[in-house]
Amino acid sequence: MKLSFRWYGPEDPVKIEYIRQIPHMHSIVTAVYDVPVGEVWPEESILKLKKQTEDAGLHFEVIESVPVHEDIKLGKPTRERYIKNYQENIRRLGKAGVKCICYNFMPVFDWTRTQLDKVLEDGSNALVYYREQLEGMNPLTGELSLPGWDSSYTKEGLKDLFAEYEKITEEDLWENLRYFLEQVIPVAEEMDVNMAIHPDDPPWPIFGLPRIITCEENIDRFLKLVDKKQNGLTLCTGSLGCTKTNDMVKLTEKYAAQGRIHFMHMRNVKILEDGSFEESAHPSSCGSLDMVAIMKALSDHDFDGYLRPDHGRMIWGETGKPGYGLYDRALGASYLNGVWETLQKLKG
Ligand code: DNO
Repeated sequence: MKLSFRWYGPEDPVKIEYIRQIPHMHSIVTAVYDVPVGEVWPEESILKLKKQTEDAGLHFEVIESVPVHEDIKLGKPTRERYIKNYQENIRRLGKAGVKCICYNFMPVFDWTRTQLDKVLEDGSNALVYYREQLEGMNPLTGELSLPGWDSSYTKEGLKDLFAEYEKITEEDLWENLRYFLEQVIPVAEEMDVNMAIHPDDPPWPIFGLPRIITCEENIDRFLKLVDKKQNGLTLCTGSLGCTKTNDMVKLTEKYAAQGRIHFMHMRNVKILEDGSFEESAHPSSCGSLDMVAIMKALSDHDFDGYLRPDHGRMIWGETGKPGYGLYDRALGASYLNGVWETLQKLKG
């Protein structure tokens, strides 16, 4: 298991030097953020990030994310250019030593929450998804913006995009994903890079937009679209695990055995009665997931991919990017280190 940590580059309020001080930290997870979605990342920008990472004593091997342009998801004729650019990004990143690229195939929006600063009982605050709040939200007003969302949409642009997705069924989205994978996986294979799709978060359709990377049946279908090791997963426990219908221990066990998990996002969530959920601290007792059993499934299969503590709460007065402060994620890393060490020792 290679412990890693997401870092948003020099603009991130969390300093890379601090990340290095977390015990057992292996690598930084980052991206080039100043290039519009779909364009080729300049080699200088990639090499600069690599240097910043290596100067801090960490490895530059994981990118999260190289975003997929909406024209690819929509299957528009213009996708050809964006797929070529995507292939070129894989080549450039592979050349710079990147081993794993995380991406997602969610229409329009990345991960979605309804409130970013819900004050919990202990005074910390966390990201939550309340069904009732979602019903009152209109994505077209542009009032909510999350760190994962492409902030370049104008209100008009969003409206047009929504109109285009009205014509797209789930089956179309599958077909467009297959078309994309058939062209990018061979390049990943050639460059020895593992592609790791992130599940949809939450794993159900929102705002009337289709979502497909949501459950075991669909992940099986995804893996078969191009049945190669390089066509793999970012298994995000908090995304898939925010519904009880996904058994995270079973899924981890299954896909680790198949060697298709390249990246783990470890996060705990508390599932509420009505299917809403709150992000919680990492230990099992704080949420609904059995984090130790998930780690054990990885350990049993000698998981040697990347793993990062995902979203933390905001604690100790820290402010910054929702979900991406230093303190609670560092506590999460320490907890995961402890669980992992115990599992390794028990294995003998
Ligand atoms: C949320 C993240 C996601 C993830 C993308 C991958 O915190 O895990 O935004 O980076 O879905 O493309």
